[in-house]
Amino acid sequence: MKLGLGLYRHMLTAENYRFARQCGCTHVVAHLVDYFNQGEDNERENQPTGGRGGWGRAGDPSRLWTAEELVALKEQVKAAGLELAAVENFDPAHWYDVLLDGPNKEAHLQNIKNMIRNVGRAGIPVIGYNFSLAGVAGRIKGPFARGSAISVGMEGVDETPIPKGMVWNMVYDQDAPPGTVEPVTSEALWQRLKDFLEAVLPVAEEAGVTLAAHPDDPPAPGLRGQPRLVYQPRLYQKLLDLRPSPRNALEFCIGSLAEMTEGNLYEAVDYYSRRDPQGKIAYVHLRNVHGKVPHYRETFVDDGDVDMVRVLGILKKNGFEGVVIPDHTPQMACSAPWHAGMAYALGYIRALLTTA
Ligand SMILES: [Mn+2]
Repeated sequence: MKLGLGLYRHMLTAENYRFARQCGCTHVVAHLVDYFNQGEDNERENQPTGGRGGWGRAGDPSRLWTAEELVALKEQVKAAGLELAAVENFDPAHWYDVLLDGPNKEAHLQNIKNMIRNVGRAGIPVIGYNFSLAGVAGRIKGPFARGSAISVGMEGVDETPIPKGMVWNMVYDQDAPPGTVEPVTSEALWQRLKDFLEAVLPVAEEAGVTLAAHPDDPPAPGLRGQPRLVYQPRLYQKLLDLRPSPRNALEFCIGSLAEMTEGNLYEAVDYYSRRDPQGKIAYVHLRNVHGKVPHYRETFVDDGDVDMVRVLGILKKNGFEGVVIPDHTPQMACSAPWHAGMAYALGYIRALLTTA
């Protein structure tokens, strides 16, 4: 297994690459979406929460990721002695009508295809994505973790409808008319995911890029009046079965899986990481948590319900050789709350990787 660090867009700097190396990382996962862009409730505190107005504004709909900028990013990471393992998440500005089944769906599928080709040209092997209407929303923030460290959690399901012009917890159209996004059925949302996979997987196969699906975070059956897709471990299999392909794989989020109300986390880790017939994990998000949906708190990696020694032991037994990155961590009480939290998590994970 390889150790990596996920960096938000504004953190893709030489200094943070050195930080990753200093923590023992060999890989980086880069976020190209700026979740914090003009968000009212998000002062680049390195863990977007936002209120019902979402994280921030989506990017420029006409500015797709170019092969040149992706190559430049890969080269910067390489120059720092690291490998770029994946790009994580599409910008809602580029594919909102794929999620919403709106009038620009064909053009937005073309956007995704073009960016997959560009990622492939740059030699980046994986794109992580999350097919969700509400996105990572409905969470609360507070001094929930050990030593009153600021963390996030869930206290009941937020069913406030999503305003028009917003999807995936970001605003893509500030001038949208008043009103809310019409509720859809679970079947209709699964069909949208199927349409997406059928359209883009052939391109991913040709480009040599694996599409890695993050489960719903938080994994509630519904949120903000809309259904969610992967909110139990078994629903990952449903996603894989929609269109089987070596390029249809998982961004395997241990924290989100631990928050799910059905199944057994360790059995899920074993099932999806088994080489034959699965081997479906593109990379792993490692995070710990107390509780389950709809009442849970994110914790330090060594302090929740999940036995991390056991999780990493199963991955090792099954020959998983991909990248493991810490997911979110609680903010530590110092002048660099995010970095201290990550350094703590990385040191802990690195010790387990060398011994588990
Ligand atoms: Mn995650």
